[in-house]
Amino acid sequence: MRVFLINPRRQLIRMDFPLGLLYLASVLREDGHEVKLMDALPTKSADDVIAKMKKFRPDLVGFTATTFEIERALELAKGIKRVSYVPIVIGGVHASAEPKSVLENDCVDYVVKGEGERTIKELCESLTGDRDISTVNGIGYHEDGKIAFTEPRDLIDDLDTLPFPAWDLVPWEDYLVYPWIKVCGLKTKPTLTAITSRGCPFHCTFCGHQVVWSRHVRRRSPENVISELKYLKEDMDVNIVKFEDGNFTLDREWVEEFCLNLIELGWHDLKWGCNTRADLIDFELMELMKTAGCILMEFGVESGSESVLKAMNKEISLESLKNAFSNTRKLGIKTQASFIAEYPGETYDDVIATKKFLKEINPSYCYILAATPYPGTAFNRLAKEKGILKKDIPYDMWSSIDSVLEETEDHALKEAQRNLYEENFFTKFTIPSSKMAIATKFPDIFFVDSGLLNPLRLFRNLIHDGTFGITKYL
Ligand code: B12
Ligand code: SF4
Repeated sequence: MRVFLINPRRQLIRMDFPLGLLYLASVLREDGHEVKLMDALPTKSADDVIAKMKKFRPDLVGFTATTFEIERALELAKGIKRVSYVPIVIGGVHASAEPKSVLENDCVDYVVKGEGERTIKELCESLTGDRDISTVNGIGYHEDGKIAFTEPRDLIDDLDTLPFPAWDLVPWEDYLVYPWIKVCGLKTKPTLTAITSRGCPFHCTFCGHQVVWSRHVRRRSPENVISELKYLKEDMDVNIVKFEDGNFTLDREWVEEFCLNLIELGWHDLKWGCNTRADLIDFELMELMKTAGCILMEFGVESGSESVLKAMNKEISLESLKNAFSNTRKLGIKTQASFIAEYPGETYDDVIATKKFLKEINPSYCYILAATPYPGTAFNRLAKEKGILKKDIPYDMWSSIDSVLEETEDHALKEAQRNLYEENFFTKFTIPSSKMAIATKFPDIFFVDSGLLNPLRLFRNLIHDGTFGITKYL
């Protein structure tokens, strides 16, 4: 079969590769299918997508989409259906959380819930007539004018059985867009992402991690991850990789083994970053990670107020966060702190505490996002129960830049929240809230690698890392 995979991108300039589609492409190719991937930048119209699709003549079109991207995916799918009968499937975090509402659109033939590798293979078997659709677990489809769902799909237990993402399919020209860097004739290597585990056992109310991956943690072997790194380094010419696992250091023994193996290999030109929780790492582990090439750690700080953290069910103390940041500083590891502002119940004092805490931990970079109750999360259920969701906000606006929650009437609180964004926007390149006029007028700019907005910061990074790549996380 010929499968056309589309990434309905909403940002013009950003290096967020569609890792999910790249995994799907790999498993499909293993089964002998031909795959093409299109990065549908916001500048590409439905006609552009159709033109590309027609050239390829696919037997199946697949879209990925987060909540913020779903409207664009549907708009493109509608365009395709106007000129073709090709079956369309949508997967990814939004379709996994709201499969029914996605399927209610006539342009969508199938939705895939959760991990897609096994499901898309079986869906292809069904489309070629080798399998009955009702035996393909993990999908939703139309049957006799009704929406039907099959049994849930079992999780993939042995992640080592998955092939590496099909990086060779990435349309690089759409990603490495640092126009003025190119103009200056400078070269930069890409920062690619990788995943070493799936699943997170924690219950943070706002997080959509478990929507696709569940709470059951599965982990690739250190050898398997290292051979992917070797492929990225040697075949893709990459020198920085960001591990996007929910908690990279959840299993200490695993991290130790991974780091010791890397150290033994002595790849001094390969650096990496990861996300983790402050309570899952100590000085010794950090030191080992640094020796193994770790240059960036991202921590979900969320708030500087214990009571807000409690409301978010984050189960973390400010003390452990402080320790983690102080340890990284001692070791010279860069840090990124992510914060969530305007969580329901946040008070003026909480915002002031967050402001103070941010100064105290002094991360290298930080971003503050508006609390957004994404579908499938506990926060979503809470927001609906409390009736605090603004009415008729299209999913297009669910970017965590604009707030989708009813605004507080408390002016002092509003002002404090605004100050928190603004102060840190100018010093740390925080993604600002809707209150900053510029953000609402030019939303794309705020998904631009913010390093672009500050050549000096970018220059400093170039000196520090020898690459522009990592700046995608600024
Ligand atoms: C890395 C990451 C980023 C990176 C890069 C994003 C990228 N596209 O690579 C950056 C920092 C840029 C980013 C930005 C944002 N992110 Co983000 N991000 C992630 C993270 C941590 C990992 C994504 C990833 O690489 N997954 C690995 C791949 C393999 O998984 P996958 O894409 O889900 O694909 C699998 C299945 O979903 C399925 N599948 C996917 N597509 C398809 C298509 C078909 C046809 C089929 C059959 C199956 C299928 O099969 C795949 C393989 O099993 C996730 C959390 C998570 N654990 O998923 C959040 C997450 C996706 N991000 C989230 C959000 C909210 C955002 C932002 C809006 C705000 C923010 N937090 O900064 C922006 C805008 C993103 C956007 N494009 O819309 C939310 C999305 C919630 C939602 N319902 O939309 C998540 C779930 C985190 C959370 N807090 O809940 N993000
Ligand atoms: S925020 Fe992090 S720790 Fe909390 S559930 Fe999500 S991935 Fe797990």
